[in-house]
Amino acid sequence: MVVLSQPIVDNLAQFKTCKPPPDIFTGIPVVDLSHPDAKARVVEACKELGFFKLINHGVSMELFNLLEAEAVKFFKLPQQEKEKSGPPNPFGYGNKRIGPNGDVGWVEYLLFSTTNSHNPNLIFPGIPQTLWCLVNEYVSAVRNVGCEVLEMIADQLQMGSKDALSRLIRDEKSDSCFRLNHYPPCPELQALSGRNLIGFGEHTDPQIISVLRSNNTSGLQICLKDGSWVSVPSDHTSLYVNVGDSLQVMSNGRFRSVKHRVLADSLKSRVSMIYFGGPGLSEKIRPLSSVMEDGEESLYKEFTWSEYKKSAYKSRLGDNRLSLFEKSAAQ
Ligand code: GA4
Repeated sequence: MVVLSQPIVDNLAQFKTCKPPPDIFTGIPVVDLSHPDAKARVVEACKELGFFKLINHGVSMELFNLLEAEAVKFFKLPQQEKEKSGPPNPFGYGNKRIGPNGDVGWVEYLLFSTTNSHNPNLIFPGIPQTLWCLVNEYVSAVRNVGCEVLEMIADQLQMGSKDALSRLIRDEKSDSCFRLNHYPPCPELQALSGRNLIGFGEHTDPQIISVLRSNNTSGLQICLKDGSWVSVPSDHTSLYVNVGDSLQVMSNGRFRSVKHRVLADSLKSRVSMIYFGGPGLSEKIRPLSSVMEDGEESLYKEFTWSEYKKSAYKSRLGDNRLSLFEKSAAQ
């Protein structure tokens, strides 16, 4: 038996591992969207961690469950059926390969663009109509949540107009995307002498804001300011929000684009759904004048979202993509 399982363990050698996660972290800020303090708490969390949990967000549990069930149904299809919607370029079905530059993870996924969402046939010939409709319904619900959060930030930071940030992802030219991830259980993990398998390697999100929901399987970890990794408790009723690189720039470094990763579980499947709210391709990404103190200089060279995205797709997942755009970086 031991001999038979050896090739599987060898196959796992291509995936990164890490030390077992520490105890579940209890310090994730929780923001109740219906509470009068919400704005201040959102801003505080964006500065401290770049990450928080949202409750009373208004997205129905029914929609969560319906989309999750359809996603599970899709990921259970025979491999060749799923591959009709792949390989991802960057949109479509992907299995273990992440991005175009050699990153791998113990994950399969569907990556959707949220623009041109009317014609699935070109990119997703294998996608069931029910799944397609639910993705569209879900995306518009979480986009609203993302906008609400960005409006709270604009209000709290006195940006002048409430929609200074939210207009970027509300815009019909907004270059946003949506991801359904499935991290299959990996029973062979137990043979890895207590190490953990990386499902999705450490990275920051390039966009403005990401809104995540998962089933009740943990695995997500975030990196704190001191460089330590902590596990985020799973909560299938809540949404988690993280600051992306673009919002870090727009706040001139006040907000933190949080580094995060996902570990695979040996016994349970993890299913997550993430909306990445990004600006239109020609939008300039630079600190908003309203957040700058008198005489404060931008920490970053000015760039458009299209330039940043191009550069991101040349990078490896774990690279510090913003470092190329820091003022101190070589020209
Ligand atoms: C990370 C955030 C989103 O999942 C994503 C990812 C994208 C992809 O999977 O195609 C990238 C990654 C993400 C950043 C660097 C590049 C691009 C894979 C990769 C190696 C959809 C995104 O927008 O950027």
